[in-house]
Amino acid sequence: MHMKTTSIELNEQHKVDVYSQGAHVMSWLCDGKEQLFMSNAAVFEKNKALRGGVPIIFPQFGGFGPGQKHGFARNLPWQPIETDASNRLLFQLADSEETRTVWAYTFRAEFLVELNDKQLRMAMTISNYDEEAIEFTCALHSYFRVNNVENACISGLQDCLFWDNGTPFDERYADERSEFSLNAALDRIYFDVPANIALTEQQQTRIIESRGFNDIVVWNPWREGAAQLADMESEEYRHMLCIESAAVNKPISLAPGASWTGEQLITVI
Ligand code: TA6
Repeated sequence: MHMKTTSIELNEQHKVDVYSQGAHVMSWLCDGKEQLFMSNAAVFEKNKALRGGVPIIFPQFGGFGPGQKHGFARNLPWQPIETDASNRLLFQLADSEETRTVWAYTFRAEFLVELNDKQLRMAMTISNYDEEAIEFTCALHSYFRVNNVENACISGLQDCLFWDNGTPFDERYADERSEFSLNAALDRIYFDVPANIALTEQQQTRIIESRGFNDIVVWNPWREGAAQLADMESEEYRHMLCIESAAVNKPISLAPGASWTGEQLITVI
């Protein structure tokens, strides 16, 4: 079953496409160049998140909780909401019988996508409509398109403490490198990161700014990991790098009536 795709098109060179299942940003063209990775093997089916683009992770990041891995928001249809600006799209997801069976709270999630010449802005807002406080972890799980991951350089995480997936969660190390590239699989959460980090490859730098999120996840499964994923070709690992703005270490707590917004802004320079 195919879901609806909505687009913002400033012109032929600047465009973003959003899939209504998951309010999932699928593609972003900036200066005619695709900025996001989408696997050739991505599956466009009900209840299945796409392998690429920007999955919205809510109300649980990874296995950090009793619910399904990475939560349900990326698997459900979101409702488009009218906006008064031609460069903005807005989507909404409210609790339903389906969500309440796995997460017993009344909430509303909104996702705003704003496209400017050199920038994509994505903002997720969670509002607590319940009588009880709610707590969740979440992320904007962006898959960046790169020519060759081994040449893509990340900077801005120097001295941040990190945790490597697969090790005890209280085991933390500091990264002393001012910049680094990957040459093997990495699945790592950096904590209390600066607002801006940079991804540079060849002549292009993408500034990744997080607002409201304290953590950054860096993930690439490499060839062997990708081979385990049914919806990714094993050689595609070369062309992707996930840099995710996330709230994992300190879950977000919202009193009844309260709201929280987390944003990721990507600027091409
Ligand atoms: O954000 C990194 C991560 O949590 C990895 O551990 C890896 O499993 C990835 O997300 C993708 O998860 P998915 O459920 O989409 O296969």
